[in-house]
Amino acid sequence: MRMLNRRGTLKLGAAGGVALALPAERLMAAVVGSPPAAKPFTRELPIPPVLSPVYSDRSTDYYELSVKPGVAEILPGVPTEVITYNGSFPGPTIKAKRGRSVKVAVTNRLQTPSAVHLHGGIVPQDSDGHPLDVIQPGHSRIYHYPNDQRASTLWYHDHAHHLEAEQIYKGLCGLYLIEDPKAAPMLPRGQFDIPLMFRDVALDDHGQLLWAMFDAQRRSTVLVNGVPQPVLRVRRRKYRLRLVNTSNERMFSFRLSNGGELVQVATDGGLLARPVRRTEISLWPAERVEVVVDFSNARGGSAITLVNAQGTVPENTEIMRFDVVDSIRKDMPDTDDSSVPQKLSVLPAIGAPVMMTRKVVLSFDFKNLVFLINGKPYDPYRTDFTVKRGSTEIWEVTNADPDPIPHSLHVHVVQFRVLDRNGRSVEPWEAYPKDTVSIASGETVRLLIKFDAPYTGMFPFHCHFVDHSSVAMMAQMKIVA
Ligand SMILES: [Cu+2]
Repeated sequence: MRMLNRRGTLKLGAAGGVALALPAERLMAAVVGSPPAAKPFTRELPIPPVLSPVYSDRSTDYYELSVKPGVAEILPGVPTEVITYNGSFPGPTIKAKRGRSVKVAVTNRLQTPSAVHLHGGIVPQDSDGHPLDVIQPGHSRIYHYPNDQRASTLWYHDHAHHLEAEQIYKGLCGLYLIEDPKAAPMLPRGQFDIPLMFRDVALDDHGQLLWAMFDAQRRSTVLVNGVPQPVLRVRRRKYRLRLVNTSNERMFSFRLSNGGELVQVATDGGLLARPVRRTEISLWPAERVEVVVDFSNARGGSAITLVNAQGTVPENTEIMRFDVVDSIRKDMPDTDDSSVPQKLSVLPAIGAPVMMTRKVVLSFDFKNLVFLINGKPYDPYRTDFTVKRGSTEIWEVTNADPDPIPHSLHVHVVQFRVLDRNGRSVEPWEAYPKDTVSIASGETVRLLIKFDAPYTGMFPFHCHFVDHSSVAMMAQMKIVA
């Protein structure tokens, strides 16, 4: 049972007690807010700007990002203080091409350290954004992303030690799309390929962000690409929607209000082998799912709401609306040369013999109010696992906490296969290729991981409920040659 019930909500209060361990100032800020009401479905869905390279040569596109304070218009006419990449909330989208490298010069104009992690990226250790490998205030560094991996919907976000939960919450995330003209080119493209970044916020009565750790209950307003309950005007044809959950802790179960199909074509690491027809899609923090939705049978002038079945109030239940625009000929759908092929891609095999099976246990220490992996809080100087580059391993990952404390596991620099959950094989749509897996209370999932990246060095793995990872639910592996 993934949804919170009344009993579960009460139990969660125990984990909420962690806030007691935090500085008093943070709790002072946690005044219950009643933000100015925004009328639902009146604002057009914003699309994050696509960043242009400052320079390109034969092999590489060069970009610049500035990490700095900014102002977002989350509620209409209300300036909200946030932190941003290049002043954009969420950050600008980087469109990379498979096989062509990207270098990003990042300047930190905050008063705090920042590290940039490309989530799902297969990148060298010195570009992975290790929690201690930060950019100090006033300094710059260059991250190198080879893009020698499948086309996929990745995202970049802050990863500074102990700070990532707060800094991601306040705005430090953006999309990073690896594109490949050979990857199912018949899927809807261009203006019919829409990114949807979902996250929740708590706003005070001046429309400012309220920040406190473990404050999931009060983060009751869901934003899509930075605004609550937007509208996307759609034509009567197929759309590709890239669903990305950048929330600190919120889990979604998406449905269409007309019961329509969400045809899943991709997961974290890119295209599935075959499309999967679904009517409800759960998406935990950091997971990505790409779907094709066909509006050709909808009536012009009709409206279809994207609903979160786990919502509690309209602001986190009626997430956004698709307003169907009339075709030029009312009796005919728009012309649409896109299609969803029955064979989307050939998935790379993980065929090597398994060299090692490891256990990863996720738990909360109720006495010391800290999250643990294998009984230990994160120590960025400790090597938890030593992994041979090129080897294949099975990781058995258990959420040892009582219901309803959810966890997940994100492993840097790999795309893995989820073999089974509590001994039962998972559905193809969540099997492979994945970089983040959901693990509800009491569950054990087994991951088949091939460490086939050409890089060595220290890479983290952690829960991607970032309020947990910021309070020590992180560990690290040293990949050796
Ligand atoms: Cu967790």
